[in-house]
Amino acid sequence: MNKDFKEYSICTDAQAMLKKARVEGIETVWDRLLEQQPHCGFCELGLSCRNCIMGPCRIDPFGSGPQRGVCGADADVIVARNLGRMVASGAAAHSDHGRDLVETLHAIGEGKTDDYVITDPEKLKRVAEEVGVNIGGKDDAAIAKALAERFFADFGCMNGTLSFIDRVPEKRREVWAKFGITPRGIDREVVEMMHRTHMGVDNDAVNLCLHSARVSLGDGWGGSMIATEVSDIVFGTPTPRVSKVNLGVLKEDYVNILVHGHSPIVSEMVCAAVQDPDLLQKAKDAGAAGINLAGLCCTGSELLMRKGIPMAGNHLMTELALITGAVEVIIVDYQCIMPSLVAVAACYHSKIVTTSDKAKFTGATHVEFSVDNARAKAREVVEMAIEAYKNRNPARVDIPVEPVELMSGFSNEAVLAALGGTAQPLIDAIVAGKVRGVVGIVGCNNPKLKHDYVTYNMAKECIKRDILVLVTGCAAISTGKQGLLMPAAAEEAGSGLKEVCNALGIPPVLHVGSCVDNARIIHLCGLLAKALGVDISDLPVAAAAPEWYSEKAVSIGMYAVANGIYTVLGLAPPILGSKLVTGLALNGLEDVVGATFAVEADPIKAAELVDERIKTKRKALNLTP
Ligand code: SF4
Ligand code: MSK
Repeated sequence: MNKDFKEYSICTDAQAMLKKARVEGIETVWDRLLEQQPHCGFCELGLSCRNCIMGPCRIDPFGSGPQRGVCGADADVIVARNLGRMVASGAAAHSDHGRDLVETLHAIGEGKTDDYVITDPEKLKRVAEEVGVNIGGKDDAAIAKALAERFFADFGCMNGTLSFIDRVPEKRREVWAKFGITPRGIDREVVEMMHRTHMGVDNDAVNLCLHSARVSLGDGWGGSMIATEVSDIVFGTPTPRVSKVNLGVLKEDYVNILVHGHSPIVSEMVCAAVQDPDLLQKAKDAGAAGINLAGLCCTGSELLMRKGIPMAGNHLMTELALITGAVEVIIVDYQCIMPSLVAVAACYHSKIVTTSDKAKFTGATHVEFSVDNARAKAREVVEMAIEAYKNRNPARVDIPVEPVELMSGFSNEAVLAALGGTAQPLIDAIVAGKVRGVVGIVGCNNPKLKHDYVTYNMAKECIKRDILVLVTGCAAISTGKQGLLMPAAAEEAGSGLKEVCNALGIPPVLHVGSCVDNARIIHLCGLLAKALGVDISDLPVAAAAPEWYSEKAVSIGMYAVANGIYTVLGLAPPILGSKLVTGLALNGLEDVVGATFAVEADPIKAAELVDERIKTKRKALNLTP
C-alpha cells in the first residue's frame, strides 16, 4: 500500500486507521486487493466457466484461442449464464433475509415468541388488506399469521404471482407480460435460473438475460419488499430522526458493541439488551462508563432508521472499526461481513459473534439466535462484551475523529407525511422544475475505487442540479459522513431543491434505509407513475451504484432497469467478454424494458448522465428540461 492513505479513502477516520494498521502490522482489504493483482482477465470479462467438470473453460477474448467451451458454449452464453447466476445469488440473499422476517411474523402470529411483537399494528392491517388478507374480526396475532402465510406463498409459486404485484403500474406490467418476465414466485425464479444455467439447458444469451430480469423483479417486488414491509410491521415504520456517524461514535470509556450485516432480527434484541439496568451495572462494575451500541453496514441502517442508533461506518470501515482497539464485540447476522474480521479481531481483545446457522465464521464465537431465545441470547452476548472490555488495552485505543450528525428515517410513509399526506406536492415540485428529478444512489464500497469518493461526489453534484437524491445501504453512510444527510446541506443544492428542502425541513439527500429498502424506492416510483398515469420508465428518475461490489447489487441494478429506471454503475459487471450481452445492457434493453445500464466511475460524469436522462424524460412529459 502507498503511504499516502488519502489515496484510499476520502474519510479522515479511514485514513487514520489505515495508518494505525500499517504501524501495527495488520492486513486490510486494500492489502489483499493488491496481492490479488493482476486479476484474471478471463474472469473480469465473464469469459470463464466452471459450471461442469468437462471444464473449466475459458474463451479467448482476442479470437486467436478457443471460442467455445468443451460443451460448445460460446462467449455470449457463458457471459449470460455467469451474469444470471450473479443475479440469482443476489436475489436469493435479499429474499432469504425476507423469509427470516416472515418466519418471525409467523412466530408472533402463532404465539411462539414473547421476544418479538407487532410494533406497527396500523401498518400490519394496511398491508394485510392491501394484499387481500381478510382482517375482519381478527386480532393482530391472527392477522400476522395470515399475512405471514400469504407471504410464504410468494416464495414458491402457490399464488402464481407476487403479493405486491398491484403496486406495479399497469403499463409496466404490460411490458413484463410482453417479454415474459413477470415474476411468478421468488424462489421459483432463482431455482429456475440455477436450472437454466446448468450445462445444456438455456443456451440463448438473450433468453437468459430476460430471465435474469425476471429473477431480479422477484427480488425487488418480492423478497426485498417483503423484508422491508415486515420489518416495519415488527420493528416499527421509520420516522425522521437525527443521529451520528463515523468512527467517532465509538466511546473510549464505554463497552463498545457493533452490529453488522443486514437483518434487524438480532440487532433489535441487542438494542434492548444494552439498555438493561443489570447489564449496565455489570459494565460499570467492569470499570466502563456504560454500554455503547453502534451499527455497521445495513444492520446499522436498520437500527439507525428506526431507533437513531449511531452508525460507525460502511463496508470498507468494518475492519477499520476493529483497528480503533475500542470495539469489544461485533455481532453479525449475514451478508457483506468480511471473513477477515475474525483475524483482525484476534489482533485485539475483540470478539466476532455469529448468530445464524447459515452464516458461521471459523474462529468466531457462535451464539445461535432464534425467535424463542433472542432476548436471552442478546443478554449473553452483551455480557461477553463486558467481559472483553476487561481485556482492552487502553494504550492501543485510538478513536480518530469526532462524529458528525445525520438525519435518517425516511420511509415512504415518512416522506409522504413530510409532504402533507400525499405525493402531490412532490409531483408539483417536479412539474414546476424545482425538483427536476429523483435519483436513487445505492450500493456498497469497493476497494478498487477510492472509498466514498464516487458516491459522495456524485450525490453532491446531483443535488446541485436540483435532483433529489435517495440513498440506501453503504451509499447512505458515504453521504452521511460528509454532512449531506442534514437539512443544512440544502445550502449545497440548486435553488429549486434548496427551496423545497427548506420549506419541508428535510435534507436534499434522504436516507431511505438498507439494501432491501431499495424496495421503498421502486414502490415510491410506482406511486408517482400511477399518480401521473404513466409508466415508471416515463418518470424523470434514475439510479446509480457508484461503488458497488456485491451480487446483491447486480440484482438491484437489474430490477431497477427492468422497472424502466436508467442505472449508472461505477464499475462494469463481468459481461464485457460478450458483445451481445454488453450491447443489450448498454443499448438494447431500452427497446425491451425502457431503460439501460451505463458505466461511469467519474462522479461528475455519472451525475451528467443522470441529468441527461432526466432532461430527456422531462421533455417527453412536456416539462421544462
Ligand atoms: Fe466448459 Fe461448458 Fe462445462 Fe462450462 S458448462 S465448464 S463451458 S463444458
Ligand atoms: S451492506 S450489499 S456493502 S450496500 Fe447492504 Fe453495503 Fe453493499 Fe453490503
